[in-house]
Amino acid sequence: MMKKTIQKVKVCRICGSSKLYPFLSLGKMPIPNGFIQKEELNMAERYYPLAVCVCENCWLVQLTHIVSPEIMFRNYVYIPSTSVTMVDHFRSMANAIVDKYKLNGSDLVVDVGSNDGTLLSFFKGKEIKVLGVDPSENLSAISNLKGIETMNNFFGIEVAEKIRKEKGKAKVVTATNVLAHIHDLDDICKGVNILLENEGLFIVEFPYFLDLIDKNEFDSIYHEHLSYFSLKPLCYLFQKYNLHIIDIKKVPVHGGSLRIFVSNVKSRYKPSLRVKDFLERESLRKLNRRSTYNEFARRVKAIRRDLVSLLKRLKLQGKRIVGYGAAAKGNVLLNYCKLDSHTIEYIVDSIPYKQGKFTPGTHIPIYPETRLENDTPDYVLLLAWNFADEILRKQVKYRERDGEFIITIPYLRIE
Ligand code: DWN
Repeated sequence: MMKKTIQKVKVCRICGSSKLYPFLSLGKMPIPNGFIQKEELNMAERYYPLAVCVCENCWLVQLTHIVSPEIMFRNYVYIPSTSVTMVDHFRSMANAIVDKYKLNGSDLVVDVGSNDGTLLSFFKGKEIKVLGVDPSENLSAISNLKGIETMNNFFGIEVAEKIRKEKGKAKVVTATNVLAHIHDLDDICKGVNILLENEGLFIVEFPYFLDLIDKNEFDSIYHEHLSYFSLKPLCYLFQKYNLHIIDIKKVPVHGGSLRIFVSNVKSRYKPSLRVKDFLERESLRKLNRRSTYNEFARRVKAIRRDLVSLLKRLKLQGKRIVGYGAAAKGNVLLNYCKLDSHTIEYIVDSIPYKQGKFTPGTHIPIYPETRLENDTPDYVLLLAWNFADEILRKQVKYRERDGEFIITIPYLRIE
């Protein structure tokens, strides 16, 4: 466990190389889910450096500094079940895994970073044995209350041994939007090897770095995401533990993600041709060149310049602008572009925990979405762009009153 609240990354977490090339800094800012109460507005907030580098040995993109996971994850506000998109996504993920690997009632599925138990609830609905592991006290309590047994802890060797002793080995271990949050990936792989059956599957889903740079999703760079995965560095990691990627599925969530299926090299599973195709696509994208990263950094600075000048112009015209979705990524955008309540009057958000609070660093008030039923600001800056379809469907009435959305990803537009 990290003793200090922040530590500088000196070597690559996958290959140990010290050849780390820094290519983009978003400045110093508070942690992206560090929402504050009204009475805390005049209190000092902790600011941490937010910058990325790439390892020039295994080509893992990673943050230059790590903020203690105790600060970020013990009390957590990311709850996927608040979005129809994510509930549908997890339902179809569970159904696909059960069908593809013929899971049955004697199989155990363990979800690492199980959050509020949404994914596991769909396995449990098919009479499959489930167990969640999550460090956040608030989410583990919710999950247990829902009847999804959840261990309140960080997954690793110790927890894996405890589960194997008490529950036996797992047929499937899932990890969605969590591997990127973990510094000690060796501990995770060792834990998976302890827990997984010989013919078991480790199924990992994460935002894909190729989507991040191709769609300029720079606001997905934040303190919770320590790594930004492409396949090459992950292959390097897994081969250290006799694991290999046997299949890959591209999924649209969170701006474009990969779902990879990993098994022990001694299992009956052999890598599908899709693995080779994806690796070839990555080498064509020249992820092993500094120029690729410098180009991305240049585009990010251009997006900030264009967005800030658009908002300035609209404000000079006397227009009113609010935000939609108090997302972690939204807080990165707001802090990077230095947008506070003088530009963004307020933000609406569906998560009760966030309503009534203020955004970290920029101190913009957060209200329930219903505020847009009685108020018609000229523009809404869509901060949760990964839910654009769901949100624009929800806000037909606002748009019928001539309200317009400003969307920044994959390119700046008004619709
Ligand atoms: O990795 C992570 C990603 C997967 O999710 C976590 N570390 C943190 C989290 O990032 P985020 O906060 O950017 O997540 P969301 O779920 O993309 O944030 C969406 C925000 O938008 C939420 O606060 C809920 C809100 N929302 C809303 O107000 N109305 C969402 C929908 C769908 C809506 O209709």
